[in-house]
Amino acid sequence: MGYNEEERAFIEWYPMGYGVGFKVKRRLLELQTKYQRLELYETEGFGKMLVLDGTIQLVEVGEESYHEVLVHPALLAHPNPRNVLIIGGGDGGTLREVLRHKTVERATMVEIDEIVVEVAQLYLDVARGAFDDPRAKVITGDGVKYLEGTEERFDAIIVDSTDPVGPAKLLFSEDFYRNAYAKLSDPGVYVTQAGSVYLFTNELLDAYRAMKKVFDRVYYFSFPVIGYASPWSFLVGIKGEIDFRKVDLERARELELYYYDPERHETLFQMPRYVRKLLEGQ
Ligand code: AG3
Repeated sequence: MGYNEEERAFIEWYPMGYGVGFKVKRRLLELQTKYQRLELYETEGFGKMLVLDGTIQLVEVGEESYHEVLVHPALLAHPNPRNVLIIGGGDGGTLREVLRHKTVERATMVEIDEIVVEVAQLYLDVARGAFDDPRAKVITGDGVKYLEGTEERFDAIIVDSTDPVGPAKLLFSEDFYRNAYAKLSDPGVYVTQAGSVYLFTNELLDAYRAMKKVFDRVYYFSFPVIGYASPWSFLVGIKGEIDFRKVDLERARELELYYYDPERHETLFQMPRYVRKLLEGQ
């Protein structure tokens, strides 16, 4: 489990004995924060790797395969995203991608664990200045409580959490979705990562069903993410008149993306047939 010093490898074990592993040169950090166990490694081929409670959050080389896909489809489907809320995302990768949109005037990130933000600032080449952007506001706090208490309305709410099992489970509950829906502007878009398609299928189904009770329309999509047991799933909830099957290609062109291909947006909706059948309730 985890780091094997002799093998110089780190393996994350998913359910059913499915593993994702990286060869590592050394462990740089191992500490217990108030909320979780944090490890940082120097990998052989993928830069530094951040691990929380034994689960791989990102490798520097290829993290865009997650952050681009979490952020841009949702923001490019919205006609004019100006005020954006990020829940989680302590490494700053999601904030960085949000701030690439010229329409964005304000991006608030609410991360529960300030140690993750500090470690990211000290060690990781991920935020790339995002934390210092005048449009960014970083708050240390519980995203669930923040959303309950805020008077603000957001054009987009992006949840960049750990897995839908364990401490982040609340972020996948119907109550939380109701709260998010209430705090969205009209039109508004909600997007969350939703776990491994193959290994957390039940969690994906549960989250999808709960979102369907709350949002006007719900979409699912998937993408191969470097470092995770892929394909990885994402869920989108809409308030008002947004068609998530279409994105603004003109705004997309200015972003010069590496992984997500807005000109082939429809390929995001590919799902293994049995998962699609399950999602569609057949
Ligand atoms: N947040 C999603 C992490 C999920 C990974 N799960 C796993 N490895 N079992 C990523 C944080 C990057 N901003």
